[in-house]
Amino acid sequence: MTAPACSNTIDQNENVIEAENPSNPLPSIAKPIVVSTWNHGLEANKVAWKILRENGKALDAVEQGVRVTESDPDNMSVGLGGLPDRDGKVTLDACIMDHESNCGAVAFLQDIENPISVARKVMEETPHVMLAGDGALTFALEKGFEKTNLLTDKAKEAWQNWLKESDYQPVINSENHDTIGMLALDNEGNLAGACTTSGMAYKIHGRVGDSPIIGAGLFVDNEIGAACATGVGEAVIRTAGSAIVVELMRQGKSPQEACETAVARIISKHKSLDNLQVGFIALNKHGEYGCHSVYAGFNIALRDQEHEEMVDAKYEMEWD
Ligand code: SD4
Repeated sequence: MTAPACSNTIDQNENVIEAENPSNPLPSIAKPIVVSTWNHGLEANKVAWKILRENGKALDAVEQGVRVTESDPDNMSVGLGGLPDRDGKVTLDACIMDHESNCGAVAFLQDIENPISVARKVMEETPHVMLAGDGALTFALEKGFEKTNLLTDKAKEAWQNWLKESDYQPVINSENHDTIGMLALDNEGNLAGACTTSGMAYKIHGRVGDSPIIGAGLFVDNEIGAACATGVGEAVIRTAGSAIVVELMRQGKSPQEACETAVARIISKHKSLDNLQVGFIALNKHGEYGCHSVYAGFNIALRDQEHEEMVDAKYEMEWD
C-alpha cells in the first residue's frame, strides 16, 4: 500500500528524486490520486477524479467530490437526509483545507445542503476560519446559498422510532459514523482535503464533532501530507487526530504507519473502548496512502490512474 517515506523515488520523467531528511519537505511527484472514507466515497471520487484527470486543482476536486455525498438524500450521515439530533434538527459540520494552509469551516449549520461550499467561502471570503450556528447560516444566505429542508421523511421516521425509547443518549454505533473525508493530490503535486458530516445521530442539540475542526477531522500540510478522520469525534478532538497523523508522517512514518500510531494513541487515551470506532486515512506527497481503524468495518475508496476500488482498512479489534 505504501513505500517507505524516505526511499528514493522515480518521477514521471524517469528522474530519480533523492530522499530527503524526513524533517524536510517530501519531494513531490505529480501523481493524481483521491482517497475518501467509506462506500459513499466511490461515487464522490468519480467527480473528484474527473477534475484531477483534467489537470484541475485538488481543492476543487475535494469540494466537488464531497458535494455528491452531501446532496444524496439516501445517505443518512452527511448533508441532505442526515439523521437529526435528539430534537429532530439536522445540523451539519464541515471543513476544507488547501495546499497553502488556508482553511475554512462551518459548525452546527442548519438548512444548507452543501456546507462544504460554505466552508470554502469562509476560507476564501472572510478573514476567519470557522463560522457556527446562526452566524454561519446568515453568512451562507448572504453568499447566495438557498435554504433547504434537510430532514427527509426517511430520517424523520428513524428519529421518531428512536424517540420511542426516549433514553436521550446519543446513539453510537458503527453504522451512524459515516462522515465523508476526502484527500486529493493533483497534477501540480498539491494536496487538499475536505470533511463533511451530519455528525452523531441523536446528539445533543448544539453538539459539534471533530469534522469541522482543523487538526482534528482534517489536516493538510502541503510539505508532507494530509489526513482525515471518521468515527467518534470526541475521541478525535481529544487526540488532535489528523494533525497527529500528519506530524507522524513528517517524522518519517509512512501514511499507513502514521494512521496506525494515531489509532494506538486513541486506544491508549480511553479507558473504555465501547463503541469507540475511529478511522483515519492519510495521503502523502508521493501519493502513498494509508488507513487504519480501532474496530473492523472501516473502508476507503481509492481512485487513481490505475485503480477505482474500495480498500478495507486494517484494524485493532473485532466488534463483540
Ligand atoms: C462526528 N466524526 O460528528 C463525526 C461523525 C463521523 O463517520 O465521523 N461519522 O463525530
